[in-house]
Amino acid sequence: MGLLSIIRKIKRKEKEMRILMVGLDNSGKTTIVLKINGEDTSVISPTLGFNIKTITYHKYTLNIWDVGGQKTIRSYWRNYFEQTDGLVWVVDSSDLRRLDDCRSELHNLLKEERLSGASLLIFANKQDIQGALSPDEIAKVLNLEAMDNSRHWRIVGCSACTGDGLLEGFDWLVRDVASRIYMLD
Ligand code: G3D
Repeated sequence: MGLLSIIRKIKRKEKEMRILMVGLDNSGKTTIVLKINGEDTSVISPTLGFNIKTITYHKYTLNIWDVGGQKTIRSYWRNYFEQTDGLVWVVDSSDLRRLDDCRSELHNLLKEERLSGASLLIFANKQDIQGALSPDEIAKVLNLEAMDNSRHWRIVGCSACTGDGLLEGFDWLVRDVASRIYMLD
């Protein structure tokens, strides 16, 4: 048995999932991870490299990789792709000026072979800000319908500040990953 198969077997046994959080800088990735983990979100500094958080969610252990989104470090995202089960793409729905950039970065990411099997959750974040686009509007701007038919994806509106929508999004993601890799809920 190869090393990869052994790691996969251990992973299955421990019901672990590897979740990669990506998106442009300032979209709210770190705030989402802190909020879902019940931590203080009042003081947040930009993610310059990456943070890993291990969270127990229902009966699963989520290893969440929160990778910095600044333009200069986006080329390093590919170092984190291996064995990703779930991908969370976070959008600042109030930052209308950067939505074109957001769309092209997302579509570039989805071309990546190593992410082809990963379930994709898109968080249309910052819904609490007046003037933010709705999840439907974000889906149109990001051209999500153009995605490969085989991709499992969903867009959910949320606010990392109030917590609205976060559980709905993670519930879908965890269920979807579980139904693929553990063949149960
Ligand atoms: P990043 O990890 O994607 O770079 P951060 O983004 O989590 O660091 O968040 C960037 C800024 O957006 C932070 O504000 C944070 O408080 C704010 N933010 C994140 N999510 C939301 C949200 O849902 N609603 C609102 N209103 N603000 C949000 P600062 O002021 O610290 O830069």
